[in-house]
Amino acid sequence: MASLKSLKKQAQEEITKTRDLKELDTIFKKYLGKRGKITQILSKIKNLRKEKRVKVGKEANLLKNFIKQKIETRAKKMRDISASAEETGVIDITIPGKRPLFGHLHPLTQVQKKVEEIFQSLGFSVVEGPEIETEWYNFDALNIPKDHPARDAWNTLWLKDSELLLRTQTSPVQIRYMEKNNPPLRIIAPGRTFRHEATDASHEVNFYQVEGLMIDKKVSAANFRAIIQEFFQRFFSESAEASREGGGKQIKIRIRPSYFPFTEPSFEVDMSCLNCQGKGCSACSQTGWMEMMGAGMVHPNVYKAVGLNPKNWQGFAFGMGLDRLAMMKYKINDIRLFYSGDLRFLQQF
Ligand code: FA5
Repeated sequence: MASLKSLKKQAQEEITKTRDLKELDTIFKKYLGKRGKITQILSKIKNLRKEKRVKVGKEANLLKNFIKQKIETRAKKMRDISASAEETGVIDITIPGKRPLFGHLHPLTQVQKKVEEIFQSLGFSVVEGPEIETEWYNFDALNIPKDHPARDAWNTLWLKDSELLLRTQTSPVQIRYMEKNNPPLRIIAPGRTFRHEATDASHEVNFYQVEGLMIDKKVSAANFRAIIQEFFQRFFSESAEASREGGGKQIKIRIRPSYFPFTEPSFEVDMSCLNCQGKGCSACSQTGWMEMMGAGMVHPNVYKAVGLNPKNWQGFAFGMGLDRLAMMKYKINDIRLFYSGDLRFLQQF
């Protein structure tokens, strides 16, 4: 009975001194846990004589409830204090802080910024156009009339009950810009593009392009080649300085003849796949080459569509796959990873 009394005093003192719920929990375990002091006393009383057993049992149970209640009251007080701190704005500055989660730019945004930086340093301005377009800007003005078979190449997503569509390419921005600005001009137009097509390792339904347009009195395909080679060199070298000084390794590109209604002649530009070093992999459909862009010399009908005289001007245009650039830069073998929203993937950039 005496030890029960001293336990009561001891427990009471210890409870009053606790500063947080964790300390309270330790006290609870010390007295009332499986191997707690009171629990042990209660488990031993069966060995006592009957009268003593009843007496001690009663006292021990009273003490048990007493401690339980003290702990509960103390815990409630602690919770009330922290709740009122939240309300009153009084903050306990000694509580360790929560580490904030840092986000960062999506790899495609990082690539877009890098592309803009390089072209700006080559004298190009960055412009934008709408993602929802009219048939005129996406097709007709680009010399692709309604029944032209080349329209099939752009698997178009049309908006329900309207004449509008999701742009299949960034080329309409060329038209919009030339309507408002006279040559000489040098622009790039990065942005989102949409096509209703089956996805695979290098094709998405929603992807990004960077349009380029340079028009002046005398601009040739050789100028296009030089600018594009310089761009690739800078983009894939560790830093622009390294490549200017010849420090970056030579990026292999090849230009193939192609067909686009809005350019004549037209080309396609491939680069040696950096994912497999040209050996062939899933990203480049085992060819060792990745198709990076369509390009060509601006077609006379495009000048006419924006009210310019084709006899006075020369220029090139290109439309480059931004996702493909990112795939090559970071050695990513599947374009769909960019849109997966998987943090394990995104956190690597
Ligand atoms: C065009 O879209 C033309 N507008 C490019 C152009 C502009 C030609 C100016 C001449 C003058 P194309 O459909 O080939 O062309 O697409 C251009 C690039 O976009 C491709 O080389 C490829 O890198 C990328 N691309 C095309 N379709 C997809 C897709 N579904 N997913 C990811 N990238 C794609």
